[in-house]
Amino acid sequence: MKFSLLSQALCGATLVVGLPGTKRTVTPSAPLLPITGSAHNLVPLEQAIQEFANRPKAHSDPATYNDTASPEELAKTNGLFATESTSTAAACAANPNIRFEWDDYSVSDRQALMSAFQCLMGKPPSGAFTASKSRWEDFARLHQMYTPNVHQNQKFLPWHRYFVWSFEQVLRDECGFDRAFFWFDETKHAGAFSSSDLFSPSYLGTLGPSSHCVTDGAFAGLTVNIGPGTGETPHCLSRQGNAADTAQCSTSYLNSCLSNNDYQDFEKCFEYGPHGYGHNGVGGVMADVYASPAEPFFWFHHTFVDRAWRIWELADPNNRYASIDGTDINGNPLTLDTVIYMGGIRPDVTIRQVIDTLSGDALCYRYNY
Ligand SMILES: [Cu+2]
Repeated sequence: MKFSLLSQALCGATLVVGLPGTKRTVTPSAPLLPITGSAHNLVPLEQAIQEFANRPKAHSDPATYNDTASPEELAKTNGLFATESTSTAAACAANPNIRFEWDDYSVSDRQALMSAFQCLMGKPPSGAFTASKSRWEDFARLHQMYTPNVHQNQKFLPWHRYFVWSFEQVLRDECGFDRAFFWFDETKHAGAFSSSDLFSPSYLGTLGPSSHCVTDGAFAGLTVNIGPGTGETPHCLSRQGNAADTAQCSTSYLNSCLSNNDYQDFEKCFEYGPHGYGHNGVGGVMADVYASPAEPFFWFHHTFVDRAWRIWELADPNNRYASIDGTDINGNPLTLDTVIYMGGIRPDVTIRQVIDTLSGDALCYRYNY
């Protein structure tokens, strides 16, 4: 099953890409996201699983989780399940959190956001995640641990939706961030991420075309202690902009993914397509499939990814909130009861709780467009 998943993934990548595969040297060396269709760039699933299994165990080892366990069983074992529910759909609909596109986000909000990111980077780690040197890096470490579980299978979208939501809540709870959240409309900047003022000395710092450590902006000189890959070697926050890759984060590519009626087809199209190209197009740490949440841009990219799923869902909400298909890493069919693990950072939830961002169950937000 794992092999067939992998070959399906490769087929999908080849199908939707049809573009020159880019093979670049990234410094520091990190496994590239497997979206170009090039075998050079692919971390084989079996290898990723093996590497994962060989990792020292930190906190809850997701490899020991049973993805078929019922929510009730998990509730008994971790004491966390189902405590996330905070409001009703009606209450949520009356006052949802709105995520504003970067260009619609005020200078004051932008500056508060940069400060909140810096705050999280300056906070000590929870201690639950080995190798993490800050509360910020807890997220990179959690993502690194879960990488094989939540990529190259259809858990990708719900897991990352809840990952971003969890990050948002920690930013609010632990760094006092009290502004609206944000997203980045990559279709406006396809092929030209570096000319957005997001990548300027005022905010995330410059995105240059050659491999470089980030030396300007709010995160100049940042050291990343998670990764590269499955390792734990301190390295700089690096980037290597590639306009040909980010050109794939286009309206036409988005629309081609949205045209899929089946969730699994949509998920593959977007994960291997615009999602992967956005990662590799920023390069460096962002192209490190395991540790990329250490790069602040990760959160801008994954809100863009999440919004794409929401748009797909809104095209047919009666059906697309009511069911899900595809499989998890073990080949088990996803259902609305499939559990989304967050490693103790937030309560675990089910796909049912995150499939509608306005359900008011675990989540309550929408995008400003
Ligand atoms: Cu990821």
